[in-house]
Amino acid sequence: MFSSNEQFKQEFIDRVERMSGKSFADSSERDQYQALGNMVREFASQNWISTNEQYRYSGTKQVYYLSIEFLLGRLLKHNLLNLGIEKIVEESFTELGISLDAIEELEADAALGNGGLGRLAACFLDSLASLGLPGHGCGIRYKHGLFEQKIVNGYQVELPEHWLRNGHVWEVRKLDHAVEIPFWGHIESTMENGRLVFHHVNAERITAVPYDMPVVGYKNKTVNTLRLWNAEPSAYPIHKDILKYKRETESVSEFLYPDDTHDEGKILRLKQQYFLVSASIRSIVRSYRKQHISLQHFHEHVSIHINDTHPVLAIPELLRFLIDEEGYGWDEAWEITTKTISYTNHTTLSEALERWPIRIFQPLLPRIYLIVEEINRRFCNELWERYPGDWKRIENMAIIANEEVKMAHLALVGSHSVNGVAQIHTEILKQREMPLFYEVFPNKFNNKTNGITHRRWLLKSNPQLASLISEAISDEWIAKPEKLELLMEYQDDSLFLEQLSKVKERNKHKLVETITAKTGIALDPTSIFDIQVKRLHAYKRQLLNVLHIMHLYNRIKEDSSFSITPRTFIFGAKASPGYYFAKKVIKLINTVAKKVNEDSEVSKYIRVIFLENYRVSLAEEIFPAADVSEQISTASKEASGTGNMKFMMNGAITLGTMDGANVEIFERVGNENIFTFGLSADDVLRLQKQGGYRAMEYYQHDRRIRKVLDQLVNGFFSEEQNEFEAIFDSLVAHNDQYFVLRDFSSYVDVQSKVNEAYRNQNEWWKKSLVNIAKSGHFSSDRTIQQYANEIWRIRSNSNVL
Ligand code: BZD
Repeated sequence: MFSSNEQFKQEFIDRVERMSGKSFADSSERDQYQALGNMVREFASQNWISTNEQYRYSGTKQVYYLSIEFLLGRLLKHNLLNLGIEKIVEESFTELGISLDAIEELEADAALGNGGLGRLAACFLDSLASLGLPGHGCGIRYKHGLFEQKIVNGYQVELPEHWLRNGHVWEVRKLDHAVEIPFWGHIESTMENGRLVFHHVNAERITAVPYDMPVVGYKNKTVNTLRLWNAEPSAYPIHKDILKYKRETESVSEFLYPDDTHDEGKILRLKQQYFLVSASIRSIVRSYRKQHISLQHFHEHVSIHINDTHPVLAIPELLRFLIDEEGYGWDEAWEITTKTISYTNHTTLSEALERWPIRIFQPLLPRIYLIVEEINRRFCNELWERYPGDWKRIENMAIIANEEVKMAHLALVGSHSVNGVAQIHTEILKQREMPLFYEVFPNKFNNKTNGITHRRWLLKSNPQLASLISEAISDEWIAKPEKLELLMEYQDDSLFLEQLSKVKERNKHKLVETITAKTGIALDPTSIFDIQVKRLHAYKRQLLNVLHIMHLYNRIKEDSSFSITPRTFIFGAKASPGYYFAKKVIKLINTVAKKVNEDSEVSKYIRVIFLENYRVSLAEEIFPAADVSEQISTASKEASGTGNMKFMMNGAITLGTMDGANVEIFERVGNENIFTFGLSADDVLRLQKQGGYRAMEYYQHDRRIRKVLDQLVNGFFSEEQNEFEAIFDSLVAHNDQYFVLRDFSSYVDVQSKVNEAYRNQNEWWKKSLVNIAKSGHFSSDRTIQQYANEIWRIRSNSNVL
């Protein structure tokens, strides 16, 4: 059906009419979207079936990537591109007078994630399939994804998101693969044939129904699977209030939890975690069984990866399965389990490490708790052998301590590989955050620097840049992104640099149109587009960015001879609904934006935009239009960052601290092609040990800081005098934990260097080119190949390719 435009058009028109019950002329864009989506999924199904058969019959080792989040965004164009049919569809639509862009807009973003961690999982799925690797995702089919953000009077307001409102064309419900997950109740044990057997009595059962989505590889006939579990009632217990039971059951897959490090202890969250893990392991084992190989060899054929600690109960669940359901002894089950499971850590912030109070854990998951207790007992015994009498150390390393289960400790003990997500992050884990574990398990620790899929973040979202690159160095870079390095040859080609600048200009125009349509604010596409888009967190320091803008405002007002290249500061950020400080920063950005944009003297030079509802589909318009990429976290706090890589790949220059993957970007592009500033991670960690620095002195001695901070509380930017008091206090009264004032001066200096650098256009576009050329290393294909070779030990199935 995709072999010629004519054939496609005929099939498409028929399909629209059959599905909508309307004549094609009367059909709506939504009818057309549904029909196209259906056709594409059906087309992908042929390869989906053959990929599955290949995997099954070849007995090839498979990896399952367990993640509580998959931040997929839209799939239509992505699938068209990967299936190699985008041209035929685009041309046919033009002939039919249909805009593919308009049709794409009808697809809701699948926002089943908060930020970096969830988006990484989505990029990994694309790379696994595109490399022809047997790797599948397992997650939760949240009815409501990440909230929709509205800005009302400068404040963030959250609205529930409803991506499934019009159904989702890419999913297939697989009721016959449903499994039952027990919660609550209690454990009884009996002796059977000289063996202790455990029975889970009076459990409440929830049915997990899988919805499968095809994960299409780039033009290679591989189609892997993303399996998302939906929570549904089981056979109704008669003694219960049925409606209440239904509500409670369905609540398990109702909402994505917002990334909030302060909302510990919610039973529902732990329920979600076990629901995901138990359903996934049951289904993995079921499909393994079809190969008729003994479970003794499980780890030779299956690898299970846990994305952060959220799915860490995979460890006790696999043990439970092997011991209780398959009759394995502890030692053998332990060996199979640890050899199967590997773990990625995404943060060094200790407040973000998951811990569950026993009083919640034990009653909800009684059998799993017993198993975790046994893991802990055995681990503590081993520690005692190694460090006799060192109670303090053993207490610090225990999995259960102070009435809590420490999920990161469970992950470290129960897996064979623990990786950080950038070199500096892995070093901090080894040397500072988990040194005791590093001493005991030095070989488990390894680094896998994050990556992004260049297919979505360059080929799909920036087609003009992609074409320009292909014209110069051929399209080999699509299969081998490291080939982007060939662009280095064009550093002194002024015509090429000119074309590069033109592409950026067109992308900026496009973003301006989107922004103006939404906000009514006119922007200057010739100004420098300086962009910070990411979740709102104190450590990411959007506050430093806005304080600098306030300072620029003051300079322009104070000194009539002060002049800079016009700059447009763009922000996009969602704050966790319960994160008071983060929400105040959003209000501050919007307040400053209003003051700046409405002042004709200032808005000649600078404008400030806060983009509402930052999400994957909007990000795809933003990255191609950026000149400056703000990556200004307090050094040591951002594990990696991945937005930094998306900006770089689209030719923006990083303005950043030596943190996370910025360090590796620096190493690749060299000092001349990045703007760095601020304290190093070592400085921050050392100062932190000494109890911080004296923020008050910076307030007292730097008049630029004093002026800006006073404006936070003297009503200058807000009629409401105490509106920003909490921000003022976080900096001065609470001694600025994130070193904002400490790095302020250095940030102002580097910003003025950016201004200078932009004046020399030829040099600027050269920097931009070097960034694109060096970005191939940050493709998630490289990352995934490293996971495949060094952790999972899986190979691409050459028959599939
Ligand atoms: O993971 C992020 C890190 O902060 C980034 O530095 C890193 O680049 C990415 C990918 O490795 N972490 C998150 O995004 N974390 C969450 O979203 C999250 C979600 C639920 C609970 C806790 C954290």
